[in-house]
Amino acid sequence: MKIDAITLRELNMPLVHFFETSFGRTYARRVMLVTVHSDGLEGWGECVAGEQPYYSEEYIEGAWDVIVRYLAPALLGQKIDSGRDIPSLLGKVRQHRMAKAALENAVWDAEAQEKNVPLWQLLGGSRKEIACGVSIGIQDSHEQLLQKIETELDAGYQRIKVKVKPGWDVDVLAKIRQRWPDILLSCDANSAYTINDLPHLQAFDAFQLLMIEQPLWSDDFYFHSKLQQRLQTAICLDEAIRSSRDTAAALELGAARIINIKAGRVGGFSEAVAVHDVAERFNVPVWCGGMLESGIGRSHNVALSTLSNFRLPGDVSASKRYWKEDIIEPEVTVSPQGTIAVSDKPGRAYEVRRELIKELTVREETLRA
Ligand code: OSB
Ligand code: MG
Repeated sequence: MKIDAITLRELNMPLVHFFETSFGRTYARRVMLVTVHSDGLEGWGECVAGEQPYYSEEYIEGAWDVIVRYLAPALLGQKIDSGRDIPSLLGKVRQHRMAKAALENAVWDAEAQEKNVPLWQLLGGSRKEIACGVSIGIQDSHEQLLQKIETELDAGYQRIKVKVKPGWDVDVLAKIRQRWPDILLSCDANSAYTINDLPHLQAFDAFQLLMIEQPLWSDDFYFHSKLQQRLQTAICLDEAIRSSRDTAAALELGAARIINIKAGRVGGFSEAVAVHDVAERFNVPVWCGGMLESGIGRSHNVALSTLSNFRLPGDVSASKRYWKEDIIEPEVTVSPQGTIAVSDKPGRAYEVRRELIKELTVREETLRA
């Protein structure tokens, strides 16, 4: 496959409902899409960088810039066999994993079309359906949160994850558990606590949580391992895991018992599969995280979730929870049993809605060899 051109697009997509984490509230996504043009094929990828550098240091303006100046020029005109060839071509640029992932995943997307196989199969997956959970943000009131949880449980979702931060944690979890003693429940702090909060975090043990996600600093394993020794609840790392090497280090240290995988956070599908494989060797389950993706990233998350060690319900949920209209056809839908059926169609199996993408695009740039 020769990489002939790369198109970048920014879409403005308002969320159906705002999404609030410990680092802030989002009302609309500035969705960045990458199209890799190769031998008449179009591979699509989504850059999951945030509007601000709060979840990680990456943000959409920076990702756009580094792709235009450094990453796209390293790929344009290159002849490659596979998405697997991309990390080494981009290796000179340090970090910028979400920007790299958008490009690499677009190449995998094209490769699956070229080889006429489902993307999930190309990635090494085997599951025919994936288990879905939901991530529910911080709300204006406890009542609003309980209402949302009820809606999602009624829809069939298998696991509820709520965002927590100091002041929105123990009381909230207690109310949820009181109302639903037996549901699979976890929480995600997005690094809102420090090791000085140990006694406070120990109070979370009363709620039989499936996990507490990224309680401490986004770059830390050491204090998470200290914390894990003193908690009954399993720690899951999200932000802190940027590579398979991080995964090995964190698991050897005992810093987590569960790993959240986001292809964007680790630099693309190749590294995501490597993280998956390391965790599997440690007999540590993984699940697929989400970054409020449009249909492109969402369909890629579905494909990744078919690998064998994705043993826990992920944050991959229905398009309609986020978007009035998604940019793929069909949309991602979830069954009343809380599963997404995996298609046997070649490629990503969800068509791109070009007209809608055109309508939503606020910025576009094409780079050629
Ligand atoms: O920590 O998993 C996270 C969204 C944006 C940034 C970070 C996170 C999230 C989510 C949403 O939890 C998951 C989803 O896409 O539904
Ligand atoms: Mg998280």
